[in-house]
Amino acid sequence: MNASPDLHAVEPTPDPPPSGISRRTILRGGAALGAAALGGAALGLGTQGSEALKPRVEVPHLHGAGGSGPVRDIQPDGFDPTAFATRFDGGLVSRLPDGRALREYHFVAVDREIEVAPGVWFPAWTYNGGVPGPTIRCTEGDRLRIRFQNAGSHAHTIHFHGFHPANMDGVFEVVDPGRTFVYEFDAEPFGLHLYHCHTTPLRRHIHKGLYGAFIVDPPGGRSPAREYVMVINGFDTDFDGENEFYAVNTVAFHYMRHPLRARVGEKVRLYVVNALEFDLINSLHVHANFFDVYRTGTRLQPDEFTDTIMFCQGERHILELEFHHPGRIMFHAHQSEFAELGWMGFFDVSEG
Ligand SMILES: [Cu+2]
Repeated sequence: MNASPDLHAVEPTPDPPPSGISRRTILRGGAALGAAALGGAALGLGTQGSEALKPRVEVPHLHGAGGSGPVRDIQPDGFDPTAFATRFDGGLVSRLPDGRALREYHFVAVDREIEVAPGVWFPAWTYNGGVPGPTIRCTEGDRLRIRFQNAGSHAHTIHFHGFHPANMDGVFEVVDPGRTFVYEFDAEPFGLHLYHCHTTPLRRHIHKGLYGAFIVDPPGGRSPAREYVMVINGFDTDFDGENEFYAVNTVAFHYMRHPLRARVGEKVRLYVVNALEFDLINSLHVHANFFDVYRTGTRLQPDEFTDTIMFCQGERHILELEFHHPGRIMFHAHQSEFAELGWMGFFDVSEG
């Protein structure tokens, strides 16, 4: 906690609502579409959507079972969830005198408008310009040095989950705009962790986009697999304390348009981090398959074999699965409302 421990304090709205979209109008307009999508049809954000959506939201279509017409995707130069899912940042690597790896990172907090659904922009606070921030990847025992420069308009920090000294915790050393702070600690324990800003009001600082995945591999690594990072998140685009859009890796419905690829018989490993604010519980369900759950990724033996896993705020798990059949396999939050508001996607599974 910071000096002001009241996380529920009402923050003066820092930015004007960027659109007239409310969760209620989207749900009202998109419910039929969402239900159809859960049944396997393709969807957009709903040309059938309410009038309230029309003035400001350019409504996309999807090609597919029920879709036709032009496909409006996110801006080509914008954040690409497909690239993000497989991008692991090992930092600038050198050797310490004792032979261990030193991994150096440069993180810059910047305010930036990001596109969270086609045509829907959100005034984010970012690490290095993207939401989520870079996926840090290292091995247990490595030394991490993260130089954090705050080029944003508000005070921020980076709070890493994992072991580290109290003065590296990103709680008390608030970094004001224009200032720099260097975090340095050893990466442990192995597992799937996260980092996020820890400045109050906390939920607002996290929700604005200051979070990312932090993967610490066990010594010797994990078995070979096709790996994807999934940071499940949401956006309160009208600042009423409720999310209007939900997603995997920021862009609503992205993996409906751009399915994640896999092959029958290969091992797929998902690093799933729940960065959602305002909603207490999130979940992931994979259709037509079951997966091994490694809770927080801190043990090498699976804890559970299931097809649906729940995530509290800040919770994360490594999931491993092997597809038995080719085809389009849906995954989504099992909170149907979240799915209808963007948190769904496909695996495109080809013959091995
Ligand atoms: Cu912050």
